[in-house]
Amino acid sequence: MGKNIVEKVFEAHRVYGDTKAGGRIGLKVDQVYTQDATGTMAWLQFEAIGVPRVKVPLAVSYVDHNMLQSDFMNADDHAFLESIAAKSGAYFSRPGNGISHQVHLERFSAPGRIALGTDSHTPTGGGIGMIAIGVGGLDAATVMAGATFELRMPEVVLVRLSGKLKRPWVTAMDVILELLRRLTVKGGVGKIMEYGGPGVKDLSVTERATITNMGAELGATTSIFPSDERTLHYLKAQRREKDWVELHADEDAEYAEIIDLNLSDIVPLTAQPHSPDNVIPVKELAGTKINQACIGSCTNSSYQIMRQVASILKEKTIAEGVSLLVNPGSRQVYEMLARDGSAAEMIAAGARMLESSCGPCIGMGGAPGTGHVSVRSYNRNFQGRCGNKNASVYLMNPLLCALFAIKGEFIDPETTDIKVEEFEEPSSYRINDSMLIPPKEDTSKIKVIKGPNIKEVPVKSPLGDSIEAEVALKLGNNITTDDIMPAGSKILPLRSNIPAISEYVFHNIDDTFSKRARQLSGFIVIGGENYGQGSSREHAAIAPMYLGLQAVIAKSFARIHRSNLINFGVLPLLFKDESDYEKIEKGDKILIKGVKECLKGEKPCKAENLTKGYTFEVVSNLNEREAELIEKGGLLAHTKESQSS
Ligand code: MIC
Ligand code: SF4
Repeated sequence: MGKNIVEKVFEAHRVYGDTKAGGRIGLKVDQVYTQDATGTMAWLQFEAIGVPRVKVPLAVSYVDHNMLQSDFMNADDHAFLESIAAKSGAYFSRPGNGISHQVHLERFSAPGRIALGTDSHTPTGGGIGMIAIGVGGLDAATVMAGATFELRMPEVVLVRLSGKLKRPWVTAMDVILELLRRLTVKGGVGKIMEYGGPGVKDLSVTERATITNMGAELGATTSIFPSDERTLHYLKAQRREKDWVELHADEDAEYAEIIDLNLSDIVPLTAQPHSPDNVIPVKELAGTKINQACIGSCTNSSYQIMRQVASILKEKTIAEGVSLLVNPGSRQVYEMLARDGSAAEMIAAGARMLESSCGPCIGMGGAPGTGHVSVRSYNRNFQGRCGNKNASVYLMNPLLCALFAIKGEFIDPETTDIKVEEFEEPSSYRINDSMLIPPKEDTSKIKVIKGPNIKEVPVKSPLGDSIEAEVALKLGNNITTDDIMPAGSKILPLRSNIPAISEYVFHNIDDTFSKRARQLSGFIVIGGENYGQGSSREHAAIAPMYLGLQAVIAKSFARIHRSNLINFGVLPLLFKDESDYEKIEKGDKILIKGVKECLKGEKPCKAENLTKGYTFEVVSNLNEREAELIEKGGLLAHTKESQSS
């Protein structure tokens, strides 16, 4: 029987298990990378494990999120990350070098390899034919310390592309928005999206990377494209052709599902507030005024697309009342745009050029005003993520953002006579790795620097045999990790200090939550479907755990958040009968006896609603390894224990 691309890569990296969907598979990882907002925890955890030097072939510590330095905290974190990378044998990508995913794509990603990153958009590397998976910091830390990476084998779905994009106003962004429209933010949960079909060759590596980047919004474990002539072209242009291998699915490869997508049918789309799957054709909103446009991020920052943006803005001025912010994803692209004059065109049109970092995408500056409409070429528009709950964020391709910035409102792009230039894919990029500090051989004199805001990672006490706790919050479907642990310029600098950041748990949903939680002796949270979707931030597990979270009972969980809960000793439980979700209310006291029994996979265990006087069943679906982690109080406690024995 033929093999698909995922099976080929997994089999070449398999340590144990097999590629049968649902089973456990252990994989040898080639590359691990971290970013600063999740990286301080990851590196503190790596340090706590006690292995002196990373054991993976390549580790990179990026700084891209926490870039506003309004006090000492972010700068202290950068210094910590620089020093611990030097001490531990990792590359350090200095602030200003760009957003992890884009820089990694340019300088390190390679077809056929496996990478982990402490960020949900790590699958950007799938554009080059790499299996790139987003994980929590602790998973990354243990793998850097030599552990095998374990995954519940996802189903592999083929997205079969045919036709060609109707350029210029339809871009790769519209491909993924179309998939989000069809499949929703939970359509990819438990799945890997493998792209194939004759339409693949119409897409460059950077366009493919836009699609795999936003596969995270489908909830997919990762997404991957074949490695072909276009991949070779890109790698040659990055002077890395030695990293190229060809990678295709066999003709008779099998898939759990096949989705057909004709690129020629795709129209310019937008995701309306407040979810990336709330997608409609952009022309339906013609006439809607805008206040802000943001172009860039890790999703849409290729050199080609940025040049096209510049060609739209050329000799124009953005409309009155509109602010245009541009954050190119990497220094490579930024430098090339500066040298060829594109950046000058943007500035002349009125763009506010930001540094090469996440910026407004995560509310690190650039928050829109009250009631404002912001159009962004980014990947997430969860309510409040931009830094203002009372603003409306629409996601769309960068060319439309530039067009609407000039017009001051949404228009049907078919009706404009503004021209977009088409550019050939560059045959050589400007290579300047001077801001990537390579690993050091002699680390004996390097001192790890820790500012006063960097605190130890808390560890949970091992699990008892019963849980009696109050339901502190009952939530609906698709709760994001931004809902659980908000970001933004005020809260993000506290990522290295769990006691301080825990003040803000569920803050945008209930600003009294942290205070209430502290007064309870342990609590439970009730969730609907796809609980914990979105970002990989393990703070959404650690901080609630620190406040006393014992278990989350939900209809289903997003993959990374479920792993993060387990890694920090919190039980992710499922309602055996989903209708029990309706009966339970905030304030109810729940008793789960014989919890350890409940750790055994699909075996349900009884929970009692002491307040309402009825019983219901919950199930953990934990595998043996996960059950062991919960019992020990989490992965850190477990790893330390297995090292000392
Ligand atoms: C995001 O896009 O939500 C983030 C901010 O990059 C997160 C990581 C974080 O919260 O630090 C992600 O995607 O995992
Ligand atoms: Fe940064 Fe936004 Fe990309 Fe997350 S999605 S890595 S915040 S640019």
